[in-house]
Amino acid sequence: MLKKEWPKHSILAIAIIATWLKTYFVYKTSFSITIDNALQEFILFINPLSLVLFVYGLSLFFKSEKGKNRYLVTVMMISSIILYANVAFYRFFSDFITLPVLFQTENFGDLGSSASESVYLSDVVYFADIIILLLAIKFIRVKANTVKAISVSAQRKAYFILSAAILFFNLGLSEAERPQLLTRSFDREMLVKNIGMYNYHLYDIYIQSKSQAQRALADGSELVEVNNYIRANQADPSKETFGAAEGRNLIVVSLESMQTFPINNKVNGQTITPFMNELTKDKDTIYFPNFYHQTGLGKTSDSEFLFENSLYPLSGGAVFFTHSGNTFNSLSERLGDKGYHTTVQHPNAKSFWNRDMMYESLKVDEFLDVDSFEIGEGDAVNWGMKDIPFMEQSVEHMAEMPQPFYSRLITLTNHHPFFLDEEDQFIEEYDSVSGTVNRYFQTVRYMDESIETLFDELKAKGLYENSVIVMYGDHYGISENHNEAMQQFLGKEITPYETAQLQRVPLFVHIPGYGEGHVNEEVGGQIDLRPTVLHLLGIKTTKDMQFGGDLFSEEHEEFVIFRDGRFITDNNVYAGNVCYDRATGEESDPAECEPYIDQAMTELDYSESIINGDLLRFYSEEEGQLQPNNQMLEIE
Ligand code: GP9
Ligand code: MN
Repeated sequence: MLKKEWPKHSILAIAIIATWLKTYFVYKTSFSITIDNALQEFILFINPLSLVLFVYGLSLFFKSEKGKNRYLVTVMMISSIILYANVAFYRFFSDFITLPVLFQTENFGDLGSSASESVYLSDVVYFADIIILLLAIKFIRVKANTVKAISVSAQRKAYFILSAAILFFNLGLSEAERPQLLTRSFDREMLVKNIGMYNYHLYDIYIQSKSQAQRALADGSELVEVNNYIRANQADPSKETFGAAEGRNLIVVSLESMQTFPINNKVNGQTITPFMNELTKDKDTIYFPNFYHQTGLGKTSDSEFLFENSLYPLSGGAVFFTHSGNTFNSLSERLGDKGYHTTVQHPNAKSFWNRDMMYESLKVDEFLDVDSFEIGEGDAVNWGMKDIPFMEQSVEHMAEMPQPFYSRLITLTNHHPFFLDEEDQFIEEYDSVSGTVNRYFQTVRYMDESIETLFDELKAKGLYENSVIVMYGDHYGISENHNEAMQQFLGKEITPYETAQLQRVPLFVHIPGYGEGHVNEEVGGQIDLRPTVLHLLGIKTTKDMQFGGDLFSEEHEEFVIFRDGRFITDNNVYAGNVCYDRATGEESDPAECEPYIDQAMTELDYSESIINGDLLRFYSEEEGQLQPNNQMLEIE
């Protein structure tokens, strides 16, 4: 026993410091968390502190020393187990634990066995703080309580104010480093990096229980009304295009941040998209210049969600994160049922946007993530692998796939902040107040080259003739923060009308040998992609719960609803609560937009209720029936 008496709260202080430093040590040694700058390192360092201070600090409410110590050992044990479980999980899955994986064991059948294989004897170091605490309890004698009850409570108050202050300091730094971290919640690594492992789990529990509660309260009868709406607005496929690409491989390219305005346009007198410009006039391509993205906070992942499901993404948060355990009737699942091998290729960490989890629910057979690509010297820039080598390697992957296959390629180079190596800059920068806009043209040009590479490689590998290639912009690249530069480039004022029109992204449907290519002026959006593509492949969608319509159908309704309630019709653009004439941008009679305002809200609400209630689990699209009571839904 040590003779000396230690200050009263020594054991608590030791416990806090031990867990804090251990957690940081584990971050650095057991996970590969990318750190780009000193601020990120600092955030990582302090992020375990706020919750540890709070939870361990609750021991201050225990009267006896014994009770205090027991409590500390227990909570330290729990935090160590949480941290260690993540370490073991990470060894196998290179990802952090999220609640749904604990419940989706059927998707991760080998979870139990693989997790136990990732456990080693030397792992006791992950419990080092407990050993330190136990030693401290055994050998340290703390001073008896001498302060008055009243100042004890004042001290406690000060302590918890301090822990709250640290939490807000941490959140403030994270927000500066990653705007909208919590609302967009794009990546588990990002969350752990910023708010810390322990806070991340609390946040995860909050998100998951919120959606579980809504799910538990839902029942299939809610679908009756939604179904009536969908059937009343459904468009039958056009006879000419239905099955025009039947039996072919489907290659889909998500064009990162690609907007329509650079197409058939010039910067500094130089063509920005020579290859795509050719496609707009190509005999085998149908090009849609009046096509809009409909994404929300989930950006790329929202566009994927729209494409696969023809449902709207959520108004708050990324549906890829919040509802990855839902039942969907995705395009992948449908094609899988028709004998397609379904894949997504994207050279980024698989947990980004929670893709690894969501793709299980979307029934994607194979996700070729960053580990499936060889990223050699000079092959990466900005967010990761450059699009040109990506295209080359993704075609090599396709050459290995059983046919027919569906492969969706998600590009990356044309992403904010639009950095490029000098050798990849094929045109000059633009000259405006915005570096972002200036560089954007160069990365768009690079993307254009990468698409040409894709076409060349497909031809070289003999995959071209028997495929259909669908390419669309995922969302805007230039936000409203750059209006001044955009005003200069476009030579006109950026009104709410122009902002809405700038949400146009290109859509190309390229069918080798088709011969009837044209520019199709139809107003449409990403919600329409699923039916359009399935119909081209000769697959009916008559009983599907989808909000979009076949863009080739004579019955397709020109009505594109943005996630925030703005909308576009044949005649109007409704933005900033003003009804504009679509052709001229002049204000028009509000009565022209009036009927659509409610319809837009209704449609968004219906879609949201499907997602929040996980309603598709009650629906069989083969039968057009509600499960399990087989109540027929009215199908026209
Ligand atoms: C990340 C890529 C980009 O994998 O899809 O995501 P974004 O920031 O565009 O949503
Ligand atoms: Mn994107």
